[in-house]
Amino acid sequence: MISPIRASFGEFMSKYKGKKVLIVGFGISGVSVAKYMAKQGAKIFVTDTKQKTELAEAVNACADLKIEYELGRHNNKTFTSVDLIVVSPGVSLSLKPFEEAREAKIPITNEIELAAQAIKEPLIAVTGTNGKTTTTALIGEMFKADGKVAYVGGNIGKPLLDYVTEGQKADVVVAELSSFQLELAQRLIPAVAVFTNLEPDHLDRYSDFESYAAAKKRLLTACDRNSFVVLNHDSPSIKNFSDENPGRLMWFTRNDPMKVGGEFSENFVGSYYRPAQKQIVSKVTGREELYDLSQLRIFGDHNKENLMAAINAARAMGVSQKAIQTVINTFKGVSHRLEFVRRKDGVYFFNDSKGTNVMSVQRSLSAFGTNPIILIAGGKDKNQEFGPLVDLVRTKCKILILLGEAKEKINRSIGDHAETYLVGTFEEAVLLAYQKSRSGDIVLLSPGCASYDMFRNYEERGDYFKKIVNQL
Ligand code: UMA
Repeated sequence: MISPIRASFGEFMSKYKGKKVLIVGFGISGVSVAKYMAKQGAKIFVTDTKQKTELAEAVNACADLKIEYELGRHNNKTFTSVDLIVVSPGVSLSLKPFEEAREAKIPITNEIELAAQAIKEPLIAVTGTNGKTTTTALIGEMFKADGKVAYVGGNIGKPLLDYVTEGQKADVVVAELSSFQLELAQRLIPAVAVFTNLEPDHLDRYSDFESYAAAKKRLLTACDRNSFVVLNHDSPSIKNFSDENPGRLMWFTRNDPMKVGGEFSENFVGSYYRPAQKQIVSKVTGREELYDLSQLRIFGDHNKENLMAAINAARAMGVSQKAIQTVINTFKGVSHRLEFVRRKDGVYFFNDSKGTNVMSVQRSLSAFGTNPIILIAGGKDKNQEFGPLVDLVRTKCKILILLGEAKEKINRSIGDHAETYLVGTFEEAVLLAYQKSRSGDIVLLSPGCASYDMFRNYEERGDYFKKIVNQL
């Protein structure tokens, strides 16, 4: 335990004491930074394009801290009159004020970097386009089932820096990291880096797929030779990461690696899926281990991938085989990810609000068998192409209900391949889906878009969906 004398000494020694720190964006990440910097004795400034009334929750959470606010705008001058800038993940680094800050040589960092510098425990970092949240949660559960304390945070919705500020003590920190959070990664060295897959996303923020991939790749560059690097052999862009792998490589694949041949088969380290036996075969420890999936509650092939990635990470870090099998048998999935809501009049309702890109909708549609699907999609477009959904919509969807800013664009791409309705409100979408459904149908909310045109975030969207469905 840290004594008060030691703590005040620590504060005195803090490199941020008395420094002017500007926090850009005052969402949950910004609040976490403010609390951390207050403990460090920094002078805190916050700028956010929202007005104070819209930021009430954040402002109230920091009511007892001394903060100078600049709200409703970002003033260029503010960015050049501080010692350090800490930027929130949702704020693009291409904003003009950052340009001026860079010219003025003001250091720019983010919450994840601050946390990475302070965290002493092994860090398991999970990134990729889809499957991050489930994989992160699975790894955390595996440690817990093994009697260890795991802090699970990052993009999953719990700031990593809170772990430091709150003085928590875990055996391991498991972090879901988005491309936004990795853009400024410099001193983060993961014990394990997991890459689930890589497909186009966030093209409203990045100029092209390569820039998005480059941000993700910063996690690979951050690894050292002791880091375990877990790669998806079935994801072409991720597979290529192995050429530059600086650490100890581990694969996961849905195909039998022995059929690939060559060095890959001979030296296979990692896990693969045997569908006929409902098994995952894992060769992480030098010997073959079998995991039985007959009681697995999360469905879809993509979840086998998430599971294999988690097994590799957990086993590399010494989690017991027994604990992993317990999690396989009991894990119910994460909220807003193909989450079963209820069965009403024989119709199954699923909340997949976290399905915020096209590939994620593809995975979700593929996870279902032959039951006709009524798909509710749309929201804020991220400059994506919806064309890749055509085949699945044609073969699996009975009805498409489209909403939000992107509804016309989606309709132009896939509207001809199922009976399609464009609606004005979210309630209308859910009620129409119910009205059009028959026993045996699946009503699936899998928007393929961000939620910000109608909701604060995907959680609020998913919770609202569940509320309406539960009231039917
Ligand atoms: N803002 C500005 N100027 C701008 C843009 C935004 O001031 O130019 C302000 C907004 O007005 C708002 C604040 O920034 O008040 C929001 O900050 P934020 O968008 O960084 O959101 P946080 O609440 O801090 O949450 C962030 C992550 N959000 C994003 O990456 C968009 C959360 O991931 C994450 O859980 C949280 O930090 C803790 O780490 C969410 C997300 O949508 C779930 N992530 C994306 C995804 O999964 O696809 C990457």
